[in-house]
Amino acid sequence: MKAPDQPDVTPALEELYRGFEQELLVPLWTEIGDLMPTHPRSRAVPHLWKWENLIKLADQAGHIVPVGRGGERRAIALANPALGGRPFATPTLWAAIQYLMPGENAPEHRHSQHAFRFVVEGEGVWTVVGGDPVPMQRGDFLPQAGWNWHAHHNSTSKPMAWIDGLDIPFQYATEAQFFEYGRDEISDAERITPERSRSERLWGHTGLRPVSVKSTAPGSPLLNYKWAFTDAALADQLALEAEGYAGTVEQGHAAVRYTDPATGRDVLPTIRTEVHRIASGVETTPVKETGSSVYQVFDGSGVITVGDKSWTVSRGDLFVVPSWVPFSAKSEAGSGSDSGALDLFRFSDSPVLEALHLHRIETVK
Ligand code: 1HN
Repeated sequence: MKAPDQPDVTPALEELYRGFEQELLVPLWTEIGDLMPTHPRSRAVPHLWKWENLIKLADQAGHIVPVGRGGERRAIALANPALGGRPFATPTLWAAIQYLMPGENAPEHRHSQHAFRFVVEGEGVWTVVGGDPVPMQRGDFLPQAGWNWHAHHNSTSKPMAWIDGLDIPFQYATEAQFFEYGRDEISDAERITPERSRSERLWGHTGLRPVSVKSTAPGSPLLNYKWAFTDAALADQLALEAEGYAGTVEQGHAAVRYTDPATGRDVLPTIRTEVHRIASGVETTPVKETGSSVYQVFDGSGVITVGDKSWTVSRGDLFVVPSWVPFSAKSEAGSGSDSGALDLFRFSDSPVLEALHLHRIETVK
């Protein structure tokens, strides 16, 4: 768009602009609308990925592409259609389906990128973090703060899938990434699947921190947040609401945030993770927020509206909410055996925006 007080195009003006180009200079007056919009205009677009399509392709990959040193993980990333084909779900967040065949090992490594796993179906894989084997089951949330050694192993006779969230695009943009290979094989002692990891035995007791243990590394020392606790917390919020007490976000909308038991803060320095339960028939108030989110439907079905897009969603489906685009969810009892509630797992870059005082949130009237 041409600014109002611009000079006519003359040979002198053209020469000036050629001079800018040759010296690699760009005047602000031609760019200001794009550089300083009146509110965020995300490059990313709202988009939905259906779980049934992802799992089918992941299984195909499981039969054709081995997992091992070099490629490291059979992780298949969501590529936002407006981000140039890069494996970026949003400008800051990576989201992928990871698939491990029976008996397979994903080799040990570590990276500066902060990560987590969330399990929407299946069980039997465990992830070894710093020598601590952590079993994974449906509904479990496993944070994996940057620079911790980790490997995965599937000890069962069935393939298993989960989602990985990482701050890869954020660290890519800030050029702060480090990566290192670990051992090719984990030890026999790490191949046993305990019912609970050492981290859960130390840190997994509500409101109780071990006196002798310091937690100085960034990110949560608790390596698995089991679904039973999440589910009970959400059920209690809705039950309390029904009894006339406060605790929900809004009528029929319960939510919990995963926090670091040592600090009460977000589990990862760059990624916020939450589970929202929307009671049957309830529609949430549309909200717009700076920063971006990725959601996965954990259970139930409903209709999601993000900006001018609207989708019917069910278990496992993933979608993105770009910065400052209004989001709302409506729970609709599906044909399955679910309770009618819609459970949504959400991750976002909110800790980064909050730390930099860039976080804004508004309800949309
Ligand atoms: C990674 O290490 C995992 O450990 C998952 O499961 C996804 C994407 C890019 C780079 C490293 C994992 C990843 C990753």
